[in-house]
Amino acid sequence: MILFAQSAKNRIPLKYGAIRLEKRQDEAMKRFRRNRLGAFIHWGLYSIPGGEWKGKMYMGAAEWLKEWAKVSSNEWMSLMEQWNPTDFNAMQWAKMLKEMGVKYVKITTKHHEGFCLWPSKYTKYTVANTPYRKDLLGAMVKAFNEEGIDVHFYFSVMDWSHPDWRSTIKTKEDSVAFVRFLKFTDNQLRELATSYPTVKDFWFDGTWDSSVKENAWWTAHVEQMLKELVPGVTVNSRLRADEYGRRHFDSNGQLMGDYESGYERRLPDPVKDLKVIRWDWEACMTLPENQWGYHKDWSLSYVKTPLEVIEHIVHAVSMGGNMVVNFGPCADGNFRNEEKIMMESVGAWMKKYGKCVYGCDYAGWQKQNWGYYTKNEKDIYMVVFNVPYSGLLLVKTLKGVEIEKAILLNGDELKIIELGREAYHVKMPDDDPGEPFVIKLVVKEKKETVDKYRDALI
Ligand code: JFZ
Repeated sequence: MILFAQSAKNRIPLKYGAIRLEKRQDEAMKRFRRNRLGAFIHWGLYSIPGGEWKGKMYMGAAEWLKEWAKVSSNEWMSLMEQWNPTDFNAMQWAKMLKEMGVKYVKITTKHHEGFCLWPSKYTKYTVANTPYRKDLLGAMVKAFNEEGIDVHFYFSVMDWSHPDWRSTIKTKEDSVAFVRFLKFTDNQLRELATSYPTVKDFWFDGTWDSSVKENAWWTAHVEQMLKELVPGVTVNSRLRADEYGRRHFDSNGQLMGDYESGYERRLPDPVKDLKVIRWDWEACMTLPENQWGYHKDWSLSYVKTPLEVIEHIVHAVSMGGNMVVNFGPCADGNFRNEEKIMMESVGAWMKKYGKCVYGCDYAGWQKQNWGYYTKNEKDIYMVVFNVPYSGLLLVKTLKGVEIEKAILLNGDELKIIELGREAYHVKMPDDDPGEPFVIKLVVKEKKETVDKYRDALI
């Protein structure tokens, strides 16, 4: 249960709680927010076995295979001898992702297994010690930035390869080892921040164990350290814990970090969960039910359609959030066909209708079953996913708000029928676009309006 903003006098003093009570409004944060659509890339040694170990197929998440098959770290790390993505072409990846319309990419610099896509000098488990040798992360940062795509770093604190990692601290020795582990992690983070200074965001993972929760000071320290090293950098809420072991939200119910990152493979309900508009948030989704890294066999999983992915993107933006779509490239550096088709299909739609996504936000109007509203400054966008049999799209505006025009993005005007009491019908175009489409509403405010609907819900 999340506690909500309490009045100042009920707030308990916290040393490692939220460092601010409102959304960040600086340029870097605005850019993060405007970007709205991102891609996730899960790529590591787990991409080699792709869910299969010694002839047995494990249907759990492929990037967790080491756990499922109980493989020792030594044996797992011998996969490094096979790491040679000869088909990898950073520029080609950047172009494909740009075509998809993503404005940023979150890259797994190091996942739970501990293998680093950059030549870290603090461990031997890096790309530098594989047949491939070259810095993959550096190549991606360069190519993505050249295409105008922001780079975000995924970083798992939990590191199965490190002898000092502990999930619980039971003995004096554990606590000494864990202090060394936190130092090692600081070193790697400082290395990432200084070697790739164009990084825009750190997205932490693997921070749920009691060892990390009991070291809340360290989570606050990392946030501060990165912000000093990289001006404007954003950090997700999953990094953080307060001194009572509360994660994401502190003991006063305030968000820690810059944006909430708990919406994973699920989204806030458009009616019941409107509280999320108080903070920045970013959701991420897999294409199959739960595979982030490359898995050879998607046959036992439902795989989402481009239409569903587009709806997830719009759903997130309609509630003031970002959406990140995950890809798990193959070990040779190619994307599987399903992923290429997804990139192309989403890209084709974004090219036509991306105006209702980039730079857009929660509109504050009552959701209707035909789809979602988004808003950019004064413009309201209707993103229509379901066309009612009547061909009439019901719109209820806020008190004092009048609709002057309803226009398709090609400029065609649609008929508006006023129903009274801030309600209208917008008539479907004669030719049904046959895909989710966008109507821009030009509105006039009669007087200062208050967001009553929103106030009533949250
Ligand atoms: C984590 C990882 O374990 C997983 O492999 C993947 O990298 C994903 C992006 O992050 O998995 C999680 C972490 C947190 C939640 C769900 C899956 N959560 O808070 O619901």
